[in-house]
Amino acid sequence: MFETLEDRPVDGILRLMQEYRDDPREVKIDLGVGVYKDATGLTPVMRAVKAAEHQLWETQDSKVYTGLTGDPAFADALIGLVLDGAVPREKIAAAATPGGTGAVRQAFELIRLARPDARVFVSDPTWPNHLSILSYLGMEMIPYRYFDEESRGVDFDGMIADIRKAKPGDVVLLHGCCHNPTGANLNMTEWQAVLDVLLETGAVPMIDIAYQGFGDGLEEDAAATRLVASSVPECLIAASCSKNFGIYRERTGLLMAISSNADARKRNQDTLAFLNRQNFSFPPDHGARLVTMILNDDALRADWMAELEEVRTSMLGLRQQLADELQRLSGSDRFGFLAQHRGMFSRLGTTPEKVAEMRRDSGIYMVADSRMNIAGLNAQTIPVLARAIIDAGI
Ligand code: PLP
Ligand code: TYF
Repeated sequence: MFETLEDRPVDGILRLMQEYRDDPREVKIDLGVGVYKDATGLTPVMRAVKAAEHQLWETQDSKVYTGLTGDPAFADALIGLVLDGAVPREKIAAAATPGGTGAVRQAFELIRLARPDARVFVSDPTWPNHLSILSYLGMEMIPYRYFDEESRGVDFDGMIADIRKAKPGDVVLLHGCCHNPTGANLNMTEWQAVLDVLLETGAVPMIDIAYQGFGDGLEEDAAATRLVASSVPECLIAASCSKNFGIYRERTGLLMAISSNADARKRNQDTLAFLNRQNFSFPPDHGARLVTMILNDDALRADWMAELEEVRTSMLGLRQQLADELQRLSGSDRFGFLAQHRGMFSRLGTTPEKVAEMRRDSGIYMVADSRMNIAGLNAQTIPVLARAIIDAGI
């Protein structure tokens, strides 16, 4: 029967990972998949995660099922981290999911169940998995302008004009911080204007927050999510712990549904449980439990925050060094945007041909849309990348 299956395009980011591994050259630079790497190229297990795992190994006496929406203590802890009391807890339905991707998937399914004809407004560009999952679910998506190719910042006027076209029953998908793939973000004044449009149109915001703590700091990175979630009647938030806890493979995420009243919250909570049951029953627990232990223990939390802050500032340092080196080589400020961008990624803003040229000539692997993982750089490779960018005539 399976001969009827069609060929499926592989995810370009994951294909790039394999191509990098297969490249026999000694000097090569991996700026592909979005995982944090330290100066030696390793993605370490964070200290607080190790400590919590150790404690868990010693104290956990059962691995019996949790609940369909996971352990409520995890929901409480992550809601605290993301929203910090900005929204009353009794208005929030929540379900643990396999990673942030699982939260995104369940959010789309919740929207489709509620409104089969909902249109989802997505930034152009956005994380390719948003588009792929929406398309798989047969949901309509409407791109809104986001990246200004000239300044490499946000095309704010274009964005506002486009999301104004949303109607009640539509959803506007926003990146809470550290936009993937561009690295270009709204400031708080601009977020306020986006919120005004959401209130005017009656469209429901859905916020994907996968990099809290990677941009301007844990609180700063959540500020926009808190502003929006506390000001609209309904809002979906898909949060991932993959990056900020470094627990990628543990598949740890949470979907939050801010509901307009207690009845709606109950329906949302029951529907989230229903959706989890249809798709996988119980969500993974190991990563969620570690996150809960870390967030609820003063010492573990402080150590996690300190290490996350090192990760964040090291990426900021790399950004600045790259921007400085490019300024030196080009004699111009046209790469200053690299220091303004936030999070793991920056979109260089060049053609797939030039991306291929840098890969062929200098062993530099970035995604074809010219997205670079800044954490893939170090003091030795920054000059190599800067030289390649100038030699490619970018
Ligand atoms: N959303 C965005 C924008 C992402 O970049 C990612 C990937 O890191 C995710 C969600 C979810 O990742 P994960 O499923 O690994 O938690
Ligand atoms: O954009 C990235 O690189 C990360 C990791 O199917 C990722 O978000 C990439 C592809 C994918 C899932 C996660």
